[in-house]
This record gives sequence, C-alpha cells and structure tokens, in this order.
Amino acid sequence: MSRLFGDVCDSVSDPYLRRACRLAERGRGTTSPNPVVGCVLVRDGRVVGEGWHERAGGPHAEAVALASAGDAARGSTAYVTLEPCAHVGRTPSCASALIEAGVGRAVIGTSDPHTLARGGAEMLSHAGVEVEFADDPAPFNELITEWLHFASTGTPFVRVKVALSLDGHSTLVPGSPSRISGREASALTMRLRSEADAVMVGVATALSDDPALTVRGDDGSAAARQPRRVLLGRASQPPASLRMLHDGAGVVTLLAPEGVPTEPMLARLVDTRSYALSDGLAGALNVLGGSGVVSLLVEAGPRLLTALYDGALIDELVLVHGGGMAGTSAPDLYLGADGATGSLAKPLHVVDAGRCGADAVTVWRPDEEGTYRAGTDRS
Ligand code: AOF
Ligand code: ZN
Repeated sequence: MSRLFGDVCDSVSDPYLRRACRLAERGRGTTSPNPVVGCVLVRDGRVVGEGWHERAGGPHAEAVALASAGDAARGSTAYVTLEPCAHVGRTPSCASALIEAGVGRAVIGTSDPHTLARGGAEMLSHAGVEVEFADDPAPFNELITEWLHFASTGTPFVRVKVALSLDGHSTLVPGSPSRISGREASALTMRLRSEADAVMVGVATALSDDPALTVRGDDGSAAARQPRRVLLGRASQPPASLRMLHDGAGVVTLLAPEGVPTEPMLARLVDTRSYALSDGLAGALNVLGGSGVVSLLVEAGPRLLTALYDGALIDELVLVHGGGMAGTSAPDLYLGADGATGSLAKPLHVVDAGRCGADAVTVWRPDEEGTYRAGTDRS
C-alpha cells in the first residue's frame, strides 16, 4: 500500500477519517521529524473544524482544527489519523485540548507508539470522551510508515531507488550518453527526494555520476526545501571537486569510517560524521538516525545496493524499469557472490506498481515479519 501509485486515503471507508487522511497528506515533506497528522471535527453531520500538522514545533493537527472550530467544537466528534498526544512537548497535549474544548467523541486511525506522546486515548476515555479506533489501522500506519519505523528502531526508513535497463543492469557503460529512465521518471525521483530527510549515494556513484542530489522543478529551479545530502565513504574519500560541494544548495554530510582522517580541503566543504567500520552499513545508518534522519533515500549503485540487500537493510526498493538494453559490458545490478541463496533467504514482495511515462515502476518491501505491525508497541 505504497503512495507512488494510488492513494492510501482511498482505502479508508469512513468519509471523515478519509478527509483527515487527505489533510494529513498536506504536511508530507515538511513535518519531519514528526509524523503527518490530520484532524476533522464534525458536529450534527457538519464539518466544523479541520487541521493538519505542518511542521515540527508548530501546532498539532487537533490544535489547528480546534482553533478553526471555536465554540462549535463543543459536543463534536474528532476524527484523527493518529492518536492525540498525551504529553506536553513542544506544544500542549492534544488529548487535554480536546477534553477542554468539550469534544464528546474521538475516532482514531491508529495508536501513537511514541514513548512520550502515547496514552492519549486512555486520557480521553478517563475524561468521559467516547473513544473508537478505525476498524483497519493499515492505511493510517501507511501514511506514517517511515516515522513508525524510526520510532520503533531509531534508524531511518531506508528507501532505495535504482533505475534498471530492460536487461537488468542498473548502470550503463561508463561514458554512455543515454540514460536508463526518461523525463517522467526524473520527476518521480524529485518527488522521492523532496519527501526524504536525506538523500545518500556511495562514493563510487558520486565519482561516476557527480550528481547534484537536489530537488528541482521542471524548469530546473531549486526547491526551497532541500534534503540533506549524504556521501557514504568507506576507505576511499570523494574528491573535493564534486559538484554538490560547490553548488551552495545545502549541507553535504560525509559519513566516513572512524580513523580515516578527512583530507583538509574536503573537510572544509562537508559536515563529517563518523561510524565504526566494524559496525558496517547498519552502524552508518544508526549515525544518520541519531542526527534526526527519519527517512533516507538511497540512490544506489550496484555496490551499495548489494551491501544494503545483503545486510537486510532495505525497507523499500523502488525500481524504475527503462525500455533500453544496457548490454553485457554494463555492470550487474547485484554483485553478491551467493545471489541465489541470498535472494531466496531475504525475499522482497511487490507492494505497488505503475507506469511513469515510457518507464515502469515497481515498489518492493521486505516480507511481513520484517515490517512494522499495526498497533504493536515497540518503543
Ligand atoms: C498529535 N497531533 O498533529 C502530531 C502528533 O515535538 P512535539 O512536542 O510536537 O511532539 C511530537 C510528537 O507528537 C510526535 O513524536 C508524535 O508522537 C506526536 N505527533 N500528535 O496529537 C499531531 N504531529
Ligand atoms: Zn498533539
């Protein structure tokens, strides 16, 4: 139930919860490290207030909806995509705000597992507010998949994007002028970048493609909000001449193994974070999680894809299938020695598929046991 094709909100049967879902989506890309949340207040069959969470530190969805309803909130039903928070954090508790406003009933999409914020449903019931949960929490969990993953693991949700030729190669012969995927697929990449907190490539890809990793519009202009760019280094360091280090489009983090000193010229251009080489790629991802990266887009080349796959570190794989043949001199997609056993041992399953211009897109996730389960408290 991914979001690239089709709309998760469509599968919500209750019309007010569906509306709350749509409102939540308006915060997509700007709420991190908070989840997107939407709220609708209904009294006597009429919508009297609406709101969504726009940015971390700003008012929560319920507070916005209550403010828009004013006195009409008394005796209303609150439809919220996520359990109202019980805590006073950067903003007052939403559960107490709903109680104080005299809301009579709350219909909740899914529960909040966050250690500090959870417990709002119980608070509401204690205060005499009738509390109901949606029959199916799945679409509400899908709305905040990345955040739920982060809340339960402390590591970013890792979305890997790879473009694939018809004959299954992820890169063309170096120096080849043609691209694997078309213009529409580039717009899709921009969307994936714009919804991520950080975009990462390995040093090998940085060297061969010299990518900008920025979010740009159709006319090439840079978007106001840019994700953090991350260069994953191992033994080798990227050259200080890379385009992204000089375009002024925002921070570039160099994730480097401990004990490998960053060359002084490079050090001035990057924000260096180190990880223990013995902790491997999982350790590097933990470092990103620790610095507040909830969702990470990896634009992986074969080497990084192989390392992520073998480490079972992929939370979602987005494949863009182009219609051209790359030929036998193009590098293989997967470089693992034991491909057959590896792929059988850690299967992915398709969750979404569609057409993007002249290309096809498929979206894959790990099998169920590897995914977050609705209503499970793992915090
Ligand atoms: C809600 N409504 O609209 C949102 C909620 O950083 P704070 O203090 O704003 O709190 C963020 C936490 O509150 C976040 O981790 C999540 O558990 C919850 N988010 N809760 O009632 C909202 N955005
Ligand atoms: Zn709240």
